[in-house]
Amino acid sequence: MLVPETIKNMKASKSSEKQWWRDAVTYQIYIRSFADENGDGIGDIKGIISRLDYLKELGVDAIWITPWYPSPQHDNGYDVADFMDIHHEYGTLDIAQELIDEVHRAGLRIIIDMVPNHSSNEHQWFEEALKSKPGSVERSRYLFRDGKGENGENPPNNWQSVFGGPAWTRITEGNGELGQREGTSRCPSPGTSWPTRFA
Ligand SMILES: [Ca+2]
Repeated sequence: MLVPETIKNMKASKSSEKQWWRDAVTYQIYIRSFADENGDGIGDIKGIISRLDYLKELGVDAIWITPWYPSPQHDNGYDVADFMDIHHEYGTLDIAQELIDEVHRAGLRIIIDMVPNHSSNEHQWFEEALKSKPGSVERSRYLFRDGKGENGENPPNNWQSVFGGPAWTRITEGNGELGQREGTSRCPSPGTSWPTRFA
């Protein structure tokens, strides 16, 4: 029979295992400049693998990889064009799996940078949103709004982009007419309507 104290200890143990990151030392790796294995001047995943002994020696508990997905690199890889693959300059999915296995073999943990709140304007979903009609599911994944004024000539509000200029861009609809405004707080990485569309 489990006495209350034992149950309490089990819960505490589970909780601390879940929250290992609270007191872990994590080494953030900006992949593009960390280590270049094939000598093309751009960091890559095999470069990280070649430095795992060094990272282990430093005494870190985990490594954190900045976004390594296919990207036009307008925003240092945070403008993700495909969340399901690896940027061609960094390696392949197989090489990424090799890194994950090697990290675990070294007794370390690995954190992958996931960026769900915006995507590249080259992401398939954004291209579909531009081609689709106002009010469609495809458009609802991003922040499209009607402009103000009789013909939508004014932006919906006065938001500014952190990249400079207004946050809103007026698009041309499929019929060739000026259409809705698209809100990009991180142009050219349009903000998604996460979490409402992804929950
Ligand atoms: Ca390289």
